[in-house]
Amino acid sequence: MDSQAFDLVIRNARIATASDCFEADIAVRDGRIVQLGLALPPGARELDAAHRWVTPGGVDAHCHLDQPMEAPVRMADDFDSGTRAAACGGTTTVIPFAAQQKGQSLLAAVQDYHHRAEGRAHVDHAFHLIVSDPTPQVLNEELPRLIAEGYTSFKIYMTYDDLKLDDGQILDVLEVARRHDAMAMIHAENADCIEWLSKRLEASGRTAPRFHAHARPLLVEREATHRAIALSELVDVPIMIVHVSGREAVEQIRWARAQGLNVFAETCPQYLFLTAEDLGLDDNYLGARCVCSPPPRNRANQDVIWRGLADGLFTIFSSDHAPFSYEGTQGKKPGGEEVAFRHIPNGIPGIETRLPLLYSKGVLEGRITINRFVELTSTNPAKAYGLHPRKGTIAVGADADLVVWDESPRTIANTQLHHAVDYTPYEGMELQAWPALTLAGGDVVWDGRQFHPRPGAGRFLRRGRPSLLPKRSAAA
Ligand code: DUC
Ligand code: ZN
Ligand code: ZN
Repeated sequence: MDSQAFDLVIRNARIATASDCFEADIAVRDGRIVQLGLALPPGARELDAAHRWVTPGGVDAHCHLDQPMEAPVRMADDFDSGTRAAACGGTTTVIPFAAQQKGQSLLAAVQDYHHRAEGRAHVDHAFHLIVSDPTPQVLNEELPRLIAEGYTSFKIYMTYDDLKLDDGQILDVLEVARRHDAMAMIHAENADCIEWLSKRLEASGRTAPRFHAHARPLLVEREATHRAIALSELVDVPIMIVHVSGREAVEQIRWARAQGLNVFAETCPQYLFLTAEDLGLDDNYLGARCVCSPPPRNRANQDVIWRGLADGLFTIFSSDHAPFSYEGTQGKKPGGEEVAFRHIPNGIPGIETRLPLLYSKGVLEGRITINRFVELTSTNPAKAYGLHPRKGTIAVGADADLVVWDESPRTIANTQLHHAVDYTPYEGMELQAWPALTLAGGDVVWDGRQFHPRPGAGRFLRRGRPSLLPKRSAAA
């Protein structure tokens, strides 16, 4: 093979996949990995990984970018700044949400979302759907058509007035997921309990950000998780319960999986590194920065989430990046006002810090293996959402989406991050690692110091069917 055969060779890589660790050179041509081997012939470009760990680019399967919001609220990150931040933190594929508004056709929501992404994304991306209005037209025509066109997952909400579905509607949507082999993601919190508690808190003047956690105690998540499991059992379809936060929900999922039900679960950094105290110990409004749903819990609960990551309970670790700035009029202070907790836009930024946090605190502090890190952050999200093996692994034929890790101390500071949000909830945290290099489709997008923009080079990915489970036989 002549030297022109490879566009790039990465030498001396200490490769980790979800199953293996091995040393090899990685040869790249036309954006894909074409050879793994020892002492490969030279490429047009050469990079030396210097025996540092190399992992597949992260797949962030749950993030929100430029999702339409009710005025004056607006997400701080669009596909430009959001995918820039993703790349600088080692994530090379993102799956945000094309959200249907009630009364809107799903097709229109998808079309609008393509306009928002077009020409802006620096890394590859796909869209989940959010189904908020499952009309017969949506159930019988739009959803099946969109699934066939590569939008093979959708999220359904059990809370939020503008998004929530009742149990009958959830069953209808799950039936479509079963019939067309799509993955249903479920936001599991009991809307009526939240409403009942919120009204009482508000009536007694308890409106500060910290009361957000009081309105959403563990049982609110536990009950909805139990119900989601029962509904999926009734329809006999796998589900993904997203952003699982609490011990009680974890117990429900553990029980379901022990019964052999195909219940998968995702968790996020905020449930490992934040607690309800981050919403404020007094009535200070600064706690609004950490208002997300479900809310962060307590320290003991963080251990429960770590255990679930280590022992296989969780399938996916995503960011749930939902970017709202603290200052200004469009974010945590809508119209510039400090508002009662239930009107604070829900969500925190985390698309850039997701991988470095889990690598530092999980792998380097001995809580999970590097293989499990890869599985949770890249391989499983790629499998769950129909992107594997093109994404989620280091193998011949896969896209050359790679992260070379630099294991040296670093302090998280928002001034060093690349999102458009004016804070990070992890300000001041000490890490032991950060990507030294991120490659997307064989292009260096982050070199450890600088971002290398490639707006519009991030491709839209039409996805296949989920591959976490064996295919159902025709008889089933
Ligand atoms: N909760 C959600 O359900 N989505 C976005 C962010 C959040 O906090
Ligand atoms: Zn959610
Ligand atoms: Zn979310």
